[in-house]
Amino acid sequence: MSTHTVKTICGFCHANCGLEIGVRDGKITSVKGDPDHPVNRGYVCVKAGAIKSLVESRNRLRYPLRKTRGGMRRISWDEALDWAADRLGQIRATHGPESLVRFGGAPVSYEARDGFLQFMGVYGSPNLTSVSNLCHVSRQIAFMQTFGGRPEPDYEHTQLIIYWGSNPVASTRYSSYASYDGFNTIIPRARDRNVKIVAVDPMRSETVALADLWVKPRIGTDAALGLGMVHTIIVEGLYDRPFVDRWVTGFEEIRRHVEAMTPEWAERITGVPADHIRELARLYAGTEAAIIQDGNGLEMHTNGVDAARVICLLIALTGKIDRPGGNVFFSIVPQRHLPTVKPQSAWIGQKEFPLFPSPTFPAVKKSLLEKEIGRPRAGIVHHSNPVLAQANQKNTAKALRGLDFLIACDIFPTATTVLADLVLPMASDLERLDYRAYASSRGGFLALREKVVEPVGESRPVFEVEYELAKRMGLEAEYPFKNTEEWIDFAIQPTRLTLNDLRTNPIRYAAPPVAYQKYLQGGFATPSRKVQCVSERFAANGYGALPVFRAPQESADSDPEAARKFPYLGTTRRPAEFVHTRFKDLPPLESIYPEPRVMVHPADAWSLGIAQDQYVEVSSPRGKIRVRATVSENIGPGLVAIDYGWGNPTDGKSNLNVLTRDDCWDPVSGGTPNRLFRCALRPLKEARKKKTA
Ligand SMILES: Nc1nc2c(c(=O)[nH]1)N[C@H]1C(S)=C(S)[C@@H](COP(=O)(O)OP(=O)(O)OC[C@H]3O[C@@H](n4cnc5c(=O)[nH]c(N)nc54)[C@H](O)[C@@H]3O)O[C@H]1N2
Ligand SMILES: Nc1nc2c(c(=O)[nH]1)N[C@H]1C(S)=C(S)[C@@H](COP(=O)(O)OP(=O)(O)OC[C@H]3O[C@@H](n4cnc5c(=O)[nH]c(N)nc54)[C@H](O)[C@@H]3O)O[C@H]1N2
Ligand code: SF4
Ligand SMILES: [Mo]
Repeated sequence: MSTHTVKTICGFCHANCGLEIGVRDGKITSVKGDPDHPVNRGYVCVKAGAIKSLVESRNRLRYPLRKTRGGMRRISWDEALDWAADRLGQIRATHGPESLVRFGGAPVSYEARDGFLQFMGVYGSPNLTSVSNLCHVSRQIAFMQTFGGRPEPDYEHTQLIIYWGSNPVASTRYSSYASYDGFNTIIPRARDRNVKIVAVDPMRSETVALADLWVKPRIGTDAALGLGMVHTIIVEGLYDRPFVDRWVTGFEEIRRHVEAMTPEWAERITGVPADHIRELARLYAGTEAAIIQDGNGLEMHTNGVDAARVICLLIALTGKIDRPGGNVFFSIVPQRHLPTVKPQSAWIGQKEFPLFPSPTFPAVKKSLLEKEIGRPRAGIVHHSNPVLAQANQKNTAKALRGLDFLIACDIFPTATTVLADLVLPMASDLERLDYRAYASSRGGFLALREKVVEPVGESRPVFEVEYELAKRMGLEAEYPFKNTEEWIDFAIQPTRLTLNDLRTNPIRYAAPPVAYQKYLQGGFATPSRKVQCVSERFAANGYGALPVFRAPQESADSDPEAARKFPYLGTTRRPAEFVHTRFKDLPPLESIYPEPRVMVHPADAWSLGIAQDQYVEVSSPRGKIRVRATVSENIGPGLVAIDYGWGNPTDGKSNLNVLTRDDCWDPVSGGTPNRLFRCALRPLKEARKKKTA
């Protein structure tokens, strides 16, 4: 039998590395990094080792499943689609099209991003919710408001990198793919050029371990740290005066706003010595080419949007925007957006969260839990696991149970699919086509995710499924594509490339190399054409025109009783071996990292009587979980970090989001404080001293 190699891209995480997959008799025989792919140049991470077992896992969903009194029953695709069309048709007729919600996940692939979008369009619902209240959207709102775009770090020309709440060494999230010689060599290449690396992080992360300088604020206090730096930059005259005079609105207002926010004020809040805050401000302002790479560590806090706005202030006042070696707007590969509906009516939560670009999850959840008039009645979960991903698992499950009809599309059984009326088995990344657009300083390019093997069982690609569903409901006339092939041609049409072009050459440049200071022609893409740190839009919607520090809900003085009962601050951690809630049971990864852990400082472990590797019960007012202890100085006293992502039926372990709170959130984004909650720890007797991770 002949072996052949297929070039494709990985779908485990957003890096979307190029792969070369060996195939024999329809089975994967080898997985290697593609040396020609600009993002990874042959590198692959530990997760790629699980690709074969992802396709072949016994736990995969293989057939449509329908919930019955006696449990889940296998049904045919015809029955599944007829039933779904019937139920969704009835619900639309009775409650209106807005009563359908799509629950989306992290857009690790474009199929994940776009699946069921078009269906929502023809059905007539604007209610596309997702996990974006916890992910990048808080930062995106801040950058879009301030600069009118989302800049990327210009790694190749910088002299200083500040990783702020980001841990790319483990997350591989160096930026939105702004690399052309392998993202994994960004730090080594920077070192060769004597670039200084700073990490702002309350924990000793994998990235902190490589940094020259570690700035260690108390968790959730970044806005204060940054405002203390802004104060220094203004008082010491370190800002870029010509840039500010010409391009930044409201400088005098900014100056007055931060007048009292001295480094000493910031020290009291953050615990970072005032002199260190001044030095960091001087270092950043004084380095001609310097990047701040913001990360997800700013999010899942109740002050996340304002913390990101403060970072925008730092970039703006020092003029390090769209300049070589700063935060730069790369050219973007043009794509055609799906013609979803222009909503006639407001989406859920639009009034309470007017600056959020879609229905934020807490608003959808509240609507369901409080049985609001006009609440959602039907849901389609695609490529997401909201029951594990959103705060307070018990309440999230209760909210989803409040739907009249829930469809879950996944490749494995999950804590969410078990609640569904109908489970649809999907083809996994290597069992279908997909594509991806990347940004880089050498130009934006497209890459094809070629199908490598046939879908397992009766699993199918999403675009075929949604078209079939629309057809059964008589909604197919407005569909611009019937299947994945047509979807790709439709979406990349502005590049004048086609799927066939990508098939002849799977990596195609389709946007020019970076050009700097584009604002010199026509300004920034904001209403004033200038950098808008002072925001009329925020002010008009009841938020501050300038960002402020608001203490986390969990600060001891706000609720002394809770602080006594739950004396530790809990936060969240994502092991490099996994992405979110996925694939914990795949043998190659499970053998390396078999279960979730809580990281505890040695002094706390000693006072609590917790030994290395011992099982611990962690509790919060919402519930309790069981995890194994890692005693480590990588975390400070009083704070414990619990691994996120377990809790599916296929792993049978604890979900950290049992503990997190869903009764408070960032006022702009609805981001719940999954990174900061009160908890208590108790060692469990059965101390099995098995050596694991
Ligand atoms: N406590 C805590 N909570 C968090 C986080 C945290 O760090 N800590 N992180 C937050 C962040 S940043 C994010 S982005 C979210 C992530 O939240 P989600 O995106 O909801 O989480 P995933 O685990 O990525 O869920 C993806 C689901 O898609 C399925 N899947 C995989 N491949 C395919 C496919 O090809 N087709 C289909 N249809 N399904 C597929 C997986 O089996 C899985 O069930 O979690 C958030 N929640
Ligand atoms: N292996 C793996 N890779 C992933 C993912 C995964 O689940 N696993 N998820 C993907 C997704 S969807 C995302 S959004 C990205 C995120 O990738 P990044 O943006 O790199 O964010 P994180 O990896 O969550 O790292 C956040 C860092 O912020 C720190 N932090 C926590 N709270 C605070 C705070 O209050 N202030 C500051 N300054 N720092 C704080 C944490 O200690 C941590 O080191 O990763 C992506 N890549
Ligand atoms: S999981 Fe690993 S190999 Fe796959 S895209 Fe992410 S970094 Fe690349
Ligand atoms: Mo995310």
